[in-house]
Amino acid sequence: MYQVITHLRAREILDSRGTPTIEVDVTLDNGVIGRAAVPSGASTGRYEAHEKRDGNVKRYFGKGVLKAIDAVHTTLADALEGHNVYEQQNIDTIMCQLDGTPEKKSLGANALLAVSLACLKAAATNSGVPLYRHIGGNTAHRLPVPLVNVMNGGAHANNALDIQEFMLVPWGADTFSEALRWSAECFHALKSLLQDKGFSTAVGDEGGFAPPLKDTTQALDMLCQAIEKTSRKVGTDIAFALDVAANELYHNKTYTIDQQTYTSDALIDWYQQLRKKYPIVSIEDGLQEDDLSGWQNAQRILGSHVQLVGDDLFVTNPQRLRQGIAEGWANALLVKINQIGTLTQTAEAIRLAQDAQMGRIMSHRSGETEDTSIADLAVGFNCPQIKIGSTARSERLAKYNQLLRIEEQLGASALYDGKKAFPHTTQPLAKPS
Ligand code: 2PG
Ligand code: MG
Repeated sequence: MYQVITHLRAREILDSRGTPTIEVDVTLDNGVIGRAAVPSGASTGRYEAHEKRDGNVKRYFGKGVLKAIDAVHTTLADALEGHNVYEQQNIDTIMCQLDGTPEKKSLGANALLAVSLACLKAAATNSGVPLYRHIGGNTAHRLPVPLVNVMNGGAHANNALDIQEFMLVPWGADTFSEALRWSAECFHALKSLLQDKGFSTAVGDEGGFAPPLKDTTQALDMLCQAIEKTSRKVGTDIAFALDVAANELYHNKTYTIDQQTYTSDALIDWYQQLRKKYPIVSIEDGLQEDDLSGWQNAQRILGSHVQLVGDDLFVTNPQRLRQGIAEGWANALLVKINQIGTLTQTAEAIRLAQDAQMGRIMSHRSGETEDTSIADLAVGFNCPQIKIGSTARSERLAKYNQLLRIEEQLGASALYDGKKAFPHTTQPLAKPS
């Protein structure tokens, strides 16, 4: 396949927090355009690729992206205009070489990702196929199980909850659309429960509620009640996933959760107790990104019962993931395209994880845009799970709705794996004791 890139055009747009981000249009010589926008995190990992911001406090408090835009219009445009859009790997390699740093510090991972993804989308449009098919070919037919973030704490909310994300896992559903319906019904049930108790139903960055609850147990109890209110079975139909985002809770080699201080061993034991009480099937960033012996212990003690997901730990970086696989840090990879900055490196990380029989969860960022690509990437790259926030806020719904369209397109060949999407999780208790 051959079609030439004639023009790169970048612009500054706003993300779901009203913070600037970069959008790029890649135009081909036949007029076809691919457009991509880049998300942004709040609880970022130390090893993430560099997000280039202007630092000019007179504009958007220093968060403008005009320098990244300039990099697209000069260095990247010079190198890529005239290039075949179908050579994705080559395009990404050229961009990484031009940047010349492992963290993509000179041009910015936000600039690189916008171009990388816009090229991929332009190629798909040019071929007249949906993005997921362009990536995964005719065999791409698996709809991911959504991890639906309905309650927010940590860096994503202004309440006392320390755990960043409390997610519903509708793994007992037969189809993706049923899973989404169950989740949306629970979200509404949770809203009325919170209202009954006089709590705020304002939502946090990812659309989950951020009520003034006192601790983890109270939050999980409310989720159980919400599920029961919809007549679904806690555990069997809908289980729980947590994103602890432990980087944010780690100070002086100890973790503080719910006013208690834990060593990593004690924290692992706390997770064990919590898992016995509630049907928790996945724990993301349960330990801090450099607490590698903690991760290894967790993997040894919990790894055959529960999915242990590395987000800030792996930062979608193939090199870090290779080390993690060799040293047994975790059993699942969270995939965030802007943590690494190119589609080629993202694909490599997913492939490594798949070869190592690890779970793979495609993920949004807390700062998102209306770009729906990650829905297609999850299906195209065969990620059995996806996390895209709650069933509120249009920047999240845009991705869920895209998955509904993909499910419709796939028709009878659409596969929703449910519990099989969690090979590292043993069946949890049906009901909390
Ligand atoms: C996370 C993400 C997305 P952020 O920690 O997993 O939910 O948050 O984008 O703020 O890093
Ligand atoms: Mg995370």
